[in-house]
Amino acid sequence: MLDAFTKVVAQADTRGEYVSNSQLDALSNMVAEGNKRMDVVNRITSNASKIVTDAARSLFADQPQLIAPGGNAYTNRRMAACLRDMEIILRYVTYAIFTGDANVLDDRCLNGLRETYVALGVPGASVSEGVNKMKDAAIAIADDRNGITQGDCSSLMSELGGYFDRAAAAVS
Ligand code: PEB
Repeated sequence: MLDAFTKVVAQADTRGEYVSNSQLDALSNMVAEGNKRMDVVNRITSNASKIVTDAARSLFADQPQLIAPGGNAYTNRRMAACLRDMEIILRYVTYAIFTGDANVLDDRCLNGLRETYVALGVPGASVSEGVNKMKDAAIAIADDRNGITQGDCSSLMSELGGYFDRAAAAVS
């Protein structure tokens, strides 16, 4: 599992070089801005069940065939599996924004997920739509200006959005 720091070390090591100044600058900026990152993790984590259930409700409202008899999320067992999958994906996105690197999300969650869904008959495009809905909700919560020190969070929010996009693209 790589984070932003070990990724830089791994890359430098394969070239047999020291960590470069530009890499140091980027990591130094990440440390300086670290509290924002922790706040994002904290806000998403403490609102996780709302993010998941709201996204699922909205997905099933848009695509009612999923929960109609014969639909992939029909029966409580499959509904539970669906909510659980969305929660797993959200959890790995929080790990990625925490470590500042997509490696943990890729290796432990997304790798092989499309193939798993194809084998199970789970509609990947619908999962992808659910992930997009979680993205919008998570960004709204993470970027909420109320009750927090004001600052520029634009690059952090686009990094966060990128992890959701990565998950959505991996299954669609
Ligand atoms: C991935 N999902 C399912 C299974 C697995 C995963 C491995 C099969 C085993 C099981 O049922 O538990 N597991 C999941 C994941 C990781 C992992 C992400 C990452 C580490 O280990 N069905 C829908 C919706 C969608 C959905 C579109 C948004 O109609 C999901 C939710 N996933 C869904 C469903 C099943 C499933 C399994 C319904 C059960 C399918 C079935 O048994 O027929």
